[in-house]
Amino acid sequence: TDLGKMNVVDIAWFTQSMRAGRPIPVEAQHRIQKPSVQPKPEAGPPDSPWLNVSQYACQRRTTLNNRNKILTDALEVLAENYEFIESIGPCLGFRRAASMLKSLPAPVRSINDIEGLPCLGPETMAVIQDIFECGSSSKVEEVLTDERYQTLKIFTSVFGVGPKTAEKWYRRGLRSLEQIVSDSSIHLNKMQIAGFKHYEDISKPVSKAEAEAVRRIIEEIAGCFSPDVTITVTGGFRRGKEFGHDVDFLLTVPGPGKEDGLLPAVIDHLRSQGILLYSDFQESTFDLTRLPCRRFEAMDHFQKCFLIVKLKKEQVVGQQAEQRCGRDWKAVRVDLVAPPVERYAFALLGWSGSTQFERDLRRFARLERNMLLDNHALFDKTTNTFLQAKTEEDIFIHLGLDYIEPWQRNA
Ligand code: DCT
Ligand code: MG
Repeated sequence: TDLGKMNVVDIAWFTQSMRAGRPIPVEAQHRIQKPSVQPKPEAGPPDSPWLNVSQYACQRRTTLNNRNKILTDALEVLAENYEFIESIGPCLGFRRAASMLKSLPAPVRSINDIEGLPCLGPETMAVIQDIFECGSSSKVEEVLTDERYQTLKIFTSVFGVGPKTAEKWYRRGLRSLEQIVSDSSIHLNKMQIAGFKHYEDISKPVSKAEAEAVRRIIEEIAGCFSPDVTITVTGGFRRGKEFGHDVDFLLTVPGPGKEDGLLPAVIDHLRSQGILLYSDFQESTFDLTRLPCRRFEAMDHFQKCFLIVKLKKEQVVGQQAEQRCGRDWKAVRVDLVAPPVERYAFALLGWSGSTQFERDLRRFARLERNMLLDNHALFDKTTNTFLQAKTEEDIFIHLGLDYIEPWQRNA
C-alpha cells in the first residue's frame, strides 16, 4: 500500500536520463500507423491517430508496455512534487495525464498527435512541448535538482514516513537519513523505527520469485488456520509486474465470519517461526450500516496487517548463488487483508490497483452512473440499493463497463 511510500527512484539515474532527454527514436516514429481512413473533422483532430481515448482509466486498457515512458516519467516527477506540497489538484492533473499517455498503443511523435486527447491541460501540454523541442523539460529539470524535492523523496522512501513528516524534518533543516537517525530529539514511531532498521532491504524492489516464496509461506501458515482459506496475490504482482515495493495478498475463508481471527493467527505463526520482523495489525471495523464510504483515500475497514517478514534466500526459486552472499535472508514488506467472503469481489478489485485505475473507477461510478464504489460495496444512489457481486466481472457489468483484465489496469 501507499503507507510505506517505498517506490524508491534513484534520483541520480532519473536526473541523468532526463538530462539526456533521450529523443524519440526514429524507428519508433515510423511504427506509428496513421488510420487508413481519415477521420471526419468533427470526430477529432484530423492528425490524431488515437480517437475515442476515454478520460477514465477504467475505460482504457493499460498494459505494462508503456510506449511513452519519457513523457510519463517527466509528468510523474511534477505530480510527485505537487504531492509533496499537498497540492492535490495539480498533482492529480499530472497523474491523470501520465496515466492517459500510458494507455496509448504507440509513442507520441509530436504535439499534433495528442491534440484533442483527454486529460491534457495547458501545463501538461507545455511540458510535453518542451520535451519535443528541447529534449527535456526545464520545469522537470528544476524539480529534479531542487533540494527540497530530493530530500522529501529520500525521506518518504522510508516505510512509515509520509509527506507531512518528511516536510517537518526538512523544515528543521535535516537533509539526510543519517541526520534523522542521529538526531536524538526526533521521535520515531514504531513503523518508522522498523522502516529505518530494514531500510536497505525494503528499499530494494521485491521480485516475482520473492513474492511467490512469500505466498508459499503465507499459504502454509494460513492453511493451519483453515484448510478452506484462499490466498490471492493482489497489487502490482496481480497486474503482471516483475517487481514491486511490497507483496499484497487477500485472504478469505468461505462462510460468514469465518475469517475472524485469521490474521492474528498468521502473525503468531510467523512470530513463532522467527520470521516476523514487524507487524501492524488492524482489527476489522467493517460495518455494512456505515456504507458507502465517500472518500477515496480512506483505507478500507477490513481486518488487515502491514508486515515485514524475513525471507530466507534459499526459499526463493532461481536465486543465484552469488546473490546469496552475506546474509542468507532479506526483509520484505507484506500486506495481508482478510475481508468477509461476501465482500471479496470488491476487496479484490480495490486492492488490485493501480491506484490511478481505482481512482477513475470510483470517479466514473460517481459521475457517469450516480453510484458509489469502494473496497466494500457498490451503491446505486438512483435506486438507493447495494448491488451484489461475486466476481470482479459482476462489478464491471453493474457499472456498464467492458471488463478490463488485471494486466490491463496498469494505469
Ligand atoms: N490502493 C488503494 N488505495 C490506496 C492505496 C492502495 O486502492 N490509498 C490499492 C491500489 C493498489 C493496491 O491497493 C496495493 O497498493 P500498493 O502496494 O501501494 O500498490 P502496487 O500497485 O502494488 O505497487 P507496488 O508494485 O509498488 O507494490
Ligand atoms: Mg504492492
